[in-house]
Amino acid sequence: MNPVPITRPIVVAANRLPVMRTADGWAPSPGGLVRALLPMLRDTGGTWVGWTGNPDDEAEPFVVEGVELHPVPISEEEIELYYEGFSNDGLWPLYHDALRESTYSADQWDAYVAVNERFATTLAEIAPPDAMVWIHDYQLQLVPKMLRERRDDVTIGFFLHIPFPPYELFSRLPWRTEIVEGLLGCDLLGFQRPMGTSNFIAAAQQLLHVDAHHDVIENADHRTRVGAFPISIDVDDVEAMAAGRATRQRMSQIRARLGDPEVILLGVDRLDYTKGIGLRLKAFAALLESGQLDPERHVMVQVATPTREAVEHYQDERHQIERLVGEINGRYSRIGLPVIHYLYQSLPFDELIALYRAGDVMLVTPFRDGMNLVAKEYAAAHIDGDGVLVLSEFAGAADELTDAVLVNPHDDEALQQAIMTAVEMHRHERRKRMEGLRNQIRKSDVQGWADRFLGVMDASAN
Ligand code: ADQ
Repeated sequence: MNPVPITRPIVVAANRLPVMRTADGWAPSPGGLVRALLPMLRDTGGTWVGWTGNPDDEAEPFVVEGVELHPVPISEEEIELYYEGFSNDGLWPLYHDALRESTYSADQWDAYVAVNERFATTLAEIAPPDAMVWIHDYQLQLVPKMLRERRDDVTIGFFLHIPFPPYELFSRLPWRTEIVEGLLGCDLLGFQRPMGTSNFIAAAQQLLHVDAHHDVIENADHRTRVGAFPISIDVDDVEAMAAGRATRQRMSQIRARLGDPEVILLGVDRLDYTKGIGLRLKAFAALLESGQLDPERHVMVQVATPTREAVEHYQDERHQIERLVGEINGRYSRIGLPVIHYLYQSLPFDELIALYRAGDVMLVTPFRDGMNLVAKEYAAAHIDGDGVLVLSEFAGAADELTDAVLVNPHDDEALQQAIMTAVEMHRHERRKRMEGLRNQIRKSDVQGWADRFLGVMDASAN
């Protein structure tokens, strides 16, 4: 990988700091994004600004792996209103076109503004002169404008990890204009897919009558460059872990524990209603019912990571999925051999990689997803060159991973068909497609993504 060309100090802002608590203090959280960004921050003398995850945490700045982390306190009430309320119960379904009755409230919005102000004030205080400030995700969309008003020397970038919806949907939001104005405080505004970029430009034109030329939006003397920057994974790391002896042994053990079935179908998702877990289980059940799949030969593993457990829609989704798993297992399992193995757990990354390797068919079927890193991790882990990925057209990853079996998960027959295509696919075809997937993923890993974003940001300074 090329060395990072950026020498200006980089400051990252995200809702959460990139650390988790361990027995002896703090350790970096797992995940490619953190691994890609921390060394850059260390090398440029940068800082990461975010919440520790504990309510009312007034912790002083601290250093992890040579990087200064600057906590922003968030109160118990703000967690409920800004985080669980406006961000996760308001923006999240809207941006994922998970339509339902709107429950926006001014209290939630006020908390969102207040927390965004706190981030902007902190950034304005600590960013070194001429720094590059890179803000992440939907919880902080007002920060770019608020920061620009306080500091005009810094370059501001923003990356949205989730989709940006079409204007017809976005315009439901009572504070749609404020959000677009907030984001237009950036020098560079990045989305996962070209569709997110065009949706945002349309919203800015409708609401603020801005001029947009190609990838530049002009709004009252300020220019914002916009574009797609599809995020990726740490490919070398996944490949190395997949190749390890411990992973191979664990993979064989997993297959044996599942009763050495002919085909293992795998799902790995945060337990989120956008991930399409329920429809996937129903499609699996329908194929068992019609006899196209056979519980003696075909077994499914569904890992569902606990997430946002305080939000009611997530509790409902969990109950629905667990009832479905129970129904399907009750009908098709045999003593000692469930047809669906369901884990409501967060797993260590090496266990996840062993599961990916054991999975013959990976089912990634979200109704809408910014990118979906699980799809990329699965292909990167299949160093044996085998395995089939069934991938929703509505995941950002579908733009790049065209060698997957692409499917519209809203169409139950198409979903069943896609599963059967994957299960029955001839070995030559499987290998050809997996080679295509792996070549594609190797072309762009998370380090390349971060380098590209920061390079364009550097060149976009107003
Ligand atoms: P997420 O919605 O969280 O991310 P995703 O991209 O699939 O979705 O990332 C999930 C990550 O969690 C993967 O790296 C995976 O390895 C890990 N993971 C999943 N289940 C796990 C488990 N049980 N135990 C441990 N780890 C687990 C948001 C957007 C996505 C976008 C990413 C990055 O919603 O669309 O791809 O940000 O931009």
